[in-house]
Amino acid sequence: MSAKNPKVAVVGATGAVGREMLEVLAQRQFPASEVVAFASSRSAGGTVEYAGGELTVRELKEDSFAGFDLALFSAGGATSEKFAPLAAKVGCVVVDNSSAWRMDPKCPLVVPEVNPRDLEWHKGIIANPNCSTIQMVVALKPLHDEAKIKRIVVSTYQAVSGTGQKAIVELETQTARLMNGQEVIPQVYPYQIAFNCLPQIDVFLDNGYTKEEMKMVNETKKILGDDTIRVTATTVRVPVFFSHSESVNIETEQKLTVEDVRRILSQSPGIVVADYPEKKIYPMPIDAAGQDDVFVGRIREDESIDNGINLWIVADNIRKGAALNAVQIGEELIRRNLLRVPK
Ligand code: NAP
Ligand code: 3JN
Repeated sequence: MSAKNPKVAVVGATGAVGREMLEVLAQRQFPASEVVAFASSRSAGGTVEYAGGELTVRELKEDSFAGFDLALFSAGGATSEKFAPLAAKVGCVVVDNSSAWRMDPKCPLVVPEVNPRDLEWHKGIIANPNCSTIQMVVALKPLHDEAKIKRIVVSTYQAVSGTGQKAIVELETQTARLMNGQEVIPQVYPYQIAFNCLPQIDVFLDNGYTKEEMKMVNETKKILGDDTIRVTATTVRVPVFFSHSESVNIETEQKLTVEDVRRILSQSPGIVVADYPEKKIYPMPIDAAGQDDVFVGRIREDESIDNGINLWIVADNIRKGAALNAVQIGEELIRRNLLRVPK
């Protein structure tokens, strides 16, 4: 092992995000000296696919991280809270997919296309933002740099894969049953998700917003490094398997035309502009699924205000929204020679 060829732990390797992490590591030929899969005792001893072969899953334990350089976590907040500090303590840098560390002022919250320099002040734990936040800030950062965004109004259309493997099965099962005239009993969501939309993602908070909505508000400000941006969000679960879609309205200090936005975004990393209304070309979740880029279309001036733009932003929530972003952070740490826990 070395900082250039790290020994990598994938924690939560049997889950929807963990499996995708293994796929992304292999596809991008991440320069790992070794990759080890961890999960709970429930799946220890089983196998997961990696690079055309299989890895035997190990049970995550308190002393699991000795000798590792990098750990990619996607096993939920409770696991991250307990195990990420243990990893960092023995010199293993953590990239954590849960919300456990995102708003901790000691932990950078990073999207490599947006704020890679925040990696410079990491102390061992780096947080990966929420999937809905990631795709939005990738698209908005270049516009913020050009024209300073004052306000963001976002509504999301989120795929069930954001809830994990069990929700994918729930949508499949409910769809098949309803098509056969059978009753459905919701198990993962409070209501039927097939042929329906649920304006609730995660729990409701005292202010009437859901936790997912407030994640978008708070994480966006931290990543863009600007507390003055006003953000409001409505997050909705829709019966789509993969890729989140977002209708985003921004108000900027300087005027941006539609042509400006198309030009700026098409020159920005990680973004594909798919905006040819005359040909009925716009981003859709079925096209974004399995892709790495953030797709932007339906770019229009908001004619109800002076400096407003409407955008439609779509990305694969499990890839750019979680696994890919985490692996890109790992790559960026290696590139910047930051894959070590500072003393
Ligand atoms: P999932 O399909 O349910 O997978 C959960 C994974 O965590 C499984 O590998 C599970 O292992 C493992 N796990 C659970 N408890 C554990 C424990 N005590 N010790 C070790 N491993 C444990 O969920 P998912 O969709 O992959 O999501 C996992 C987490 O990633 C979420 O809870 C969330 O924090 C984060 N996430 C983030 C985003 C984002 O927006 N960036 C999106 C989706 C998910 P077993 O097989 O042993 O149960
Ligand atoms: O619902 C979605 O589309 C994204 C879900 C993300 C998620 C699910 C369970 C727990 C998170 C997250 O990453 O914010 C968490 C968490 O709080 O860690």
